Amino acid sequence: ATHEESSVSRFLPNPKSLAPRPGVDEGPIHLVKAGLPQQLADLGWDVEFNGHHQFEDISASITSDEPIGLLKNPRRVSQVCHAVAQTVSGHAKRGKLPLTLGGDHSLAMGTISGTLEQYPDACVVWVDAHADINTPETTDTGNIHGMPVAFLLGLGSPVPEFSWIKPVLKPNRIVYIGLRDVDAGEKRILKENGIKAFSMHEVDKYGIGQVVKMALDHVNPKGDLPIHLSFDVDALDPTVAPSTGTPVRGGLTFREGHYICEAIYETGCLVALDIMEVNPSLANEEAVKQTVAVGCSLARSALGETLL
Ligand code: B3U
Ligand code: MN
Ligand code: MN
Repeated sequence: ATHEESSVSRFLPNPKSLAPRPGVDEGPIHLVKAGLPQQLADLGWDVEFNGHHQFEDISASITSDEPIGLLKNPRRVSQVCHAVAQTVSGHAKRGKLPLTLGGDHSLAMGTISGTLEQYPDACVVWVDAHADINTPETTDTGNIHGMPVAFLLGLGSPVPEFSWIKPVLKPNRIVYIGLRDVDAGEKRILKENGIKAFSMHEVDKYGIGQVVKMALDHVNPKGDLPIHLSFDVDALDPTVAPSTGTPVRGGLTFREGHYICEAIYETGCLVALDIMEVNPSLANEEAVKQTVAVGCSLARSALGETLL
């Protein structure tokens, strides 16, 4: 579909206990209140807003959620992500481009599962300070937001609670940009599976233009595959996006982050977008404002806002 014909569906999860720190659930609604729906409408999108999902029904149905091994809140995370997957795939089936505002990055288990259901040959560009590829065996923290990529690839021993996730993502169909805080076990997993990753070292060495080109050449060599962009705002430097759960210094500049979004829009292959980990509870008001504004402008760049 052309840009004007397409529609944006907005899906706003509120996975209250997905993150060990409170507040990330409030992130999405801040982007809406800041005017993102209208901003996207101004770009020519037919915006359909699905509301601020609170998942009260799921929360209410889970009376106890003891850890499974080290995994924290496993039932709640799994069920919320499953609901997200069904919503995203439903929108994708109707030819909509689902934009998911998060929220904990574990939600990408849902968004990417939803995308792959409609577009089995889709590739993933994962922009993040972290690889989020720990398995239940390698995790130190038990935080499921450090594991979504492993679940999507089917790595690690199966956890029955997550058996709804079809491990259909192939290691050569995901590429990382922005990494700088990767656990030893994760480095091993990346190597063993031949997963391409461009850390901040490569961004410094080659420049963002070349890195995005190499990343897309790897994951989408003929330029004909659908692209799911999963953007964790902690990929940006904390001076640019301070209000996030696990900031790591030495990140992408404002322009580097936006360049990635613009370049992916230019491919014409974008079918789904996540803007994740905006967490307004973690910083002062000015820092929240700044981070929310950056989240909105990343979304606009990925959805066709041009500088000229
Ligand atoms: N790799 C660590 C840290 C982490 C990953 N993602 C975030 N933090 N946001 C972990 O917990 O697995
Ligand atoms: Mn992440
Ligand atoms: Mn991260």
